[in-house]
Amino acid sequence: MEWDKIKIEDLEVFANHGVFPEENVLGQKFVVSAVLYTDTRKAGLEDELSASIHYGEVSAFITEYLKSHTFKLLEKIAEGLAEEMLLKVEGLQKVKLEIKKPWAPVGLPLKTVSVEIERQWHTAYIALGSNMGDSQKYLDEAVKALDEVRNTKVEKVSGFITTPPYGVTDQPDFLNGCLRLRTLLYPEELLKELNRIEKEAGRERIIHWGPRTLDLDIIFYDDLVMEKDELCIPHVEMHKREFVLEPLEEIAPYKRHPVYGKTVREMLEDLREEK
Ligand code: PH2
Ligand code: MG
Ligand code: MG
Repeated sequence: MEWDKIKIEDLEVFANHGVFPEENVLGQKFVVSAVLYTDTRKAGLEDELSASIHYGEVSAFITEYLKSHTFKLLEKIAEGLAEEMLLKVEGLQKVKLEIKKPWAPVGLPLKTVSVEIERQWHTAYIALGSNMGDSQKYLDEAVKALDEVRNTKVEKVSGFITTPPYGVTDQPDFLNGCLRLRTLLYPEELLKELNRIEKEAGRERIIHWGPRTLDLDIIFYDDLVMEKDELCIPHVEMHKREFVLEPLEEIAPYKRHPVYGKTVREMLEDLREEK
């Protein structure tokens, strides 16, 4: 679905951002435009403000944000404001922000300078695994730790199942599960958090594919396809792994693989037929 838009154009705020100390002391005019991506259908049918986003309140929020901080860069104002808006404004899925600085002390006759960014909520699916120590406890604590990650909320968790080791088979059975989360983090930032949580669970990377206290893998991130050395999304082996597909099917049977075009349920059925 394409989101509806609520737009705020050229809101003027006198504030103190800038690289030069004079700018922080004297202040100057900033001009903010925002596009709020949301679903206005209910408000449109019911004529009820509480079903939508109040652009007056958002304008006041923007004004207060710019006035109560002092940053060097327009980039930092935009980034910080977008994050705060996505966290605080209910129903806001995505925001486009433009911050203009018409009086920027450049010493040349320009009309304005500006930074424009788009930020949004993302949905990611994470596979969890453990086959060392108290696996149930490691997975439970990983769910909790993920929910506590900055700007991240765990929305749905599958049951955990015991699975025979895949790949390197002379190791204990695994406990596996999957979860869905909502996050403002970029994929690389999310990966960093997963690695931190693995490490805090005592994960040591000694044998590739060897026994581990905790393994957290990004399976999907929206419909993103990325192939970098450090990170591939979707997870390259997910369609071959029953221990991923079975718990994933429980929480997202109709989620479609962005490259293979098959749903999780179809991939699981295919895999079971092959065997
Ligand atoms: N993880 C692996 C290799 N093999 N087998 C099972 N059953 N469960 C896992 O989580 C698992 C595996 C590498 O990440
Ligand atoms: Mg893994
Ligand atoms: Mg891993």
